[in-house]
Amino acid sequence: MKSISLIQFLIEERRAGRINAELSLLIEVVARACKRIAVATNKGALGGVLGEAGTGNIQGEAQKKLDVISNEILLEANAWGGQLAACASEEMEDPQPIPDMYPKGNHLLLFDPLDGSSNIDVNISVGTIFSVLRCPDGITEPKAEHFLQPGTTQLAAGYVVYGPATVLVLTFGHGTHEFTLDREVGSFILSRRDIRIPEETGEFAINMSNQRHWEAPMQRYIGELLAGKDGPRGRDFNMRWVASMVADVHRIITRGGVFFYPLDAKIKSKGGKLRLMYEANPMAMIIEQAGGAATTGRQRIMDLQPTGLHQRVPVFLGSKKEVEVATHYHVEADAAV
Ligand code: AFP
Repeated sequence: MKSISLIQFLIEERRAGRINAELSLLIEVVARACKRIAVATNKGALGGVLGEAGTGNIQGEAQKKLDVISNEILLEANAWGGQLAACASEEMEDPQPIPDMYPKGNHLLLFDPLDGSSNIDVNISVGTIFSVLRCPDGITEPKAEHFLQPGTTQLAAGYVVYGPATVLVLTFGHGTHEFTLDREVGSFILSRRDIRIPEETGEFAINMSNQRHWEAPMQRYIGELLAGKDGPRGRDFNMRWVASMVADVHRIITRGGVFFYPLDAKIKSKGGKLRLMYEANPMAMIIEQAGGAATTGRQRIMDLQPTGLHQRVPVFLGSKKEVEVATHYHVEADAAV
């Protein structure tokens, strides 16, 4: 079979009228930056990239060296090409403007530069997640409020997993596609077009250590999965939890499954664990475009009107039927109150 590179794929998307030249360049630049992050990640201890950076991010979390390095690589790569009006990163409080010496474009880029950072030092897959929005008309110096657009308005979303292979998963709203990095050649090559997630699954992903803090409908739902063949679901379920959302989502994209980071008593005041703009919205678009579903347990993630750049939300995503069952339990419990 003739291999199709990411560049060829982007040209085809342009010819089909699904993206414009600026968006195509933007994705090329992000992919190139992610190749540099992959190189840094792969060097491990030899590259001096492991361990704490000694700083904290906007969320008050300790930053790893690779969090800071990845953020800088993405900012630097995206500053000068003329495809962006501004960037926003999970690692920075405010949006990053494009320096005055460079031309500005019509797009806004949001990213979580290194997701799953607790896994860096133990050599488990980590990743980058990104989302692309249109800069509102007439705005030349975008502020945080200009990024606060619902997930349904995303022009593109993607993630890169730095695992045994480096893999890019991308959507422009016309299906979800996977590209694998050919390290010798230095190109991302299309490895799966139009990925479909099976609607049903026997595999779930959740951090079970939070069980006692969950809300009643979540306790009920997971309790039924754990009861297996003898319980109301009448079948056994298997569980996986990598603690890198990119890796957990990539497994779901590959063989189906569901992923939950529900609300619990410890994180209720924050609204959830995962960030709407950097994690939940892009992953929701990727999953929906592959035939899956993504909700907060109560409503579709991509319909949420964001209220803050660093807003957190509960996340239920993956195989459609299972997301629907868990969401139904929450909606039903709310209606009964
Ligand atoms: P970071 O943003 O600090 O890298 O955290 C990763 C993450 O947001 C997501 O990738 C995981 O699914 C989740 O945290 C893991 O959370 P637990 O530590 O509670 O298992």
